Amino acid sequence: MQNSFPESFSFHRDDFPADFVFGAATSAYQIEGRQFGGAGSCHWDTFAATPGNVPRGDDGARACDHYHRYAEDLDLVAAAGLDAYRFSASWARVMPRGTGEVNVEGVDFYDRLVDAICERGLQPFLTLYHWELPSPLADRGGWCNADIAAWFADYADVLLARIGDRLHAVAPINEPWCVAWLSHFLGLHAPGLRDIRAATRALHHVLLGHARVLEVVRARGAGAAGAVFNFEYAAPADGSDASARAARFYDGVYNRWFLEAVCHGAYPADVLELLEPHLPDGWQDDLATIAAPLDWIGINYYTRKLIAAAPGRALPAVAETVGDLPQTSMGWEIYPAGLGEFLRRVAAASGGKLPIYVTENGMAGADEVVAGAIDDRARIAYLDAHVAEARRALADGVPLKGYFVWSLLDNYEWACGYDKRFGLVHVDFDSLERRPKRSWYALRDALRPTA
Ligand code: GCO
Repeated sequence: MQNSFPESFSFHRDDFPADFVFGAATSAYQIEGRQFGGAGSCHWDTFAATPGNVPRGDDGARACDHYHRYAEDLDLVAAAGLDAYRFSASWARVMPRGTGEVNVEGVDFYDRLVDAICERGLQPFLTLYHWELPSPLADRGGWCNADIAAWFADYADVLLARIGDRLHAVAPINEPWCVAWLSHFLGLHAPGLRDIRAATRALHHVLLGHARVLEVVRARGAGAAGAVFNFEYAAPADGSDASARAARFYDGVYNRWFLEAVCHGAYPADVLELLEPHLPDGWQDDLATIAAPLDWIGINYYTRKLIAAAPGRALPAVAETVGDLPQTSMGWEIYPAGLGEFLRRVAAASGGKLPIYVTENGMAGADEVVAGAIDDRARIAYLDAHVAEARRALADGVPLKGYFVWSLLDNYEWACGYDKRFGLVHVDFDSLERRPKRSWYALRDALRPTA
C-alpha cells in the first residue's frame, strides 16, 4: 500500500523564505517518563489507571524515557536538518504538588535540556502546559477553579526564572480546547468529566491562565509570547438546517471561542447564548486581560469533521460523522485544504501581520519495522500535502513563519496509549530503540541546504 505514495517530498527549503523555520514537536508527558527525576503525580496518571479510559491502562510512567535519552533525541532533530524544537515542560516535574516546593532535579533537567537544544543550533519553543496537571491541583478542582491562573503563573515564573533567558518562543498552553472541552465535556481526556458547568468554567479559566502566564513570560523577557490552538475544520454533514446549526456550534466552541477571545476580547455570541449560565461570575472583567497582545499564534491542525445534529439533548448536540476521504490510523480524514483555510482565517482575525506558525501537523500510521526499516510513505504524502497548503497560504500573503511536524518520536498518544504512532522516528516501546522512518530521511533531503 505504501508503494502508491511518493518516496520524497515535493518541496525544498529553498521554496520558503530564508528565515522560515522547520521544526518537530513533542510534549513532556508523552515522551519523558513521569517516574524519573522526582516528578509528582498528575491527573493523566490516575485517568490512565481508571479502567476503560486508555487501552491496557497505558500511562506515561516510562514513555520514551526521553528524561535520560534527550541528547540522542535532540541529535535526531539536528541531523534531520530542522531549525527548531517545540517541547513542553511538566508542571508536576517542576512543582510536584503544583504549588510551593520546587523539585530542583526537575528544574535542572529543563536547564540541561534547553542548553542541549541551543548547543545543537536549534531554536527552543517551549510550551508550559501540555496537559499534565499536578494531582493536588486536580483535587482542588483543576481548571474549574479560578485560582488556577495564579497557580499556573507561579509555576511559570519558577521555571522561566531559570531557563527563560535561552528560549526563542513560549506558549503558555497547548490546545486550550482539549484542556477544557475534550477533558471536561466530552470526558475523553483527563480528568474525564462530562459536565457542562465544569467545561464552561474550564473554557474561561484556561484563557485566563493563558493571559496570566503571558504576563510572566513578558516580565521574564522569555522569548516571543504566543498561543497555540488546535483548530478543526467543521462542515455540516448534510444540507439540513439542523446540521448547519450543529456545525456552527462545533466551529464556535472549537475554534471561534478562542480566536475571538484572544484577538477581539469577546466570546462568540452564538456560543455564549448557550454557555453563559455556566460561566464564573465576573467573567466579562477578564476579557481585556485575555485579549492582551500576542507575539505569535500557533495552529495545530490534523483533520476535518462532518457534523450532524444529534437530537434530544439540551445543547445543539453534535454528532461527528466520517466522510469518504482517506483516513489516518486515528480514523481522522485527511483534508489538507482545512489547514489553508485556518491559516487565512487566523491571519484575518489577527490583523494580517502577526506571525503565525503551524505548531503541529502530522499523522498516525501503521508503521512497522520490516527488515530494519520503516516505510511510512503515507506520512510523506500527508506532510507534503499540508506543506503545499502552507506554501499557498504564504503566497497569498499569510505571515506564516514556520512549520512543525507532530511528532519527533512515536510516543504516548493519550487515550490511545502506545497504539498510535505519529513519529518521524520509530520507537520500540520494549527496548526503547529509536529508528528514523523513511519520512525522517525524506525530510532531511528536503531540508538539506543547496551547495
Ligand atoms: C494534540 C496534542 C498532541 C497529540 C497529537 C495527536 O494535538 O492532541 O498536541 O499531544 O499527541 O495532536 O493527537
